[in-house]
Amino acid sequence: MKAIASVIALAVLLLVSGNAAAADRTFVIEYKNIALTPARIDVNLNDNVKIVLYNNDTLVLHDFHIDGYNIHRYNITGGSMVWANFTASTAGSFEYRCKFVGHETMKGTLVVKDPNAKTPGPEFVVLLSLVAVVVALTRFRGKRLNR
Ligand SMILES: [Cu+2]
Repeated sequence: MKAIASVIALAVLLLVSGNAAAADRTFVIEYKNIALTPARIDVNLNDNVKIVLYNNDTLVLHDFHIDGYNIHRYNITGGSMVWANFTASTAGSFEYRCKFVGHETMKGTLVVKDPNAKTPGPEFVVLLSLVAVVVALTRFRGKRLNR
C-alpha cells in the first residue's frame, strides 16, 4: 500500500510542478491611427523581453509607458523604431500605453504568468478519481480480511 501511495504522490508532484526555463521573447508594437497593436502581450515570469515600438503614424508623436515595470520611452517620432529590453521579474497584469493627451485609446496589457504556479489542470481530476478508487478498494479488501 505504501508503494501505491508513493507512486501517487510522485504523480501529483509531476502534474503540479512546472520547470519552464526563461526564454528570449521579442514583440513589435505598432502605433497606427491612435491604436496599439497588439493590445495584449503574454510572457512568462523571468523571460527576457524585448519590445520594439514602431510608430507607423508618420506625422504623430507618441510615447510608451509600462509604469508597473518603470519603463518609459518618450517622443517616438513618426516612422521610427525604439525598443525596450527588460526581464519580466514580476508576475501580474501591467498596462502599457501612450500618455499623450487624446491618445487614451493607445493602450494594452502585458501579462506575466508564473509557469511554476501550482494550478492543477484537468488531469488532476483524473488523478483524484484514481486515488478515490484505490482508497475504496483498500477499504473493501480490509473489511473482507477482518471477517
Ligand atoms: Cu500616442
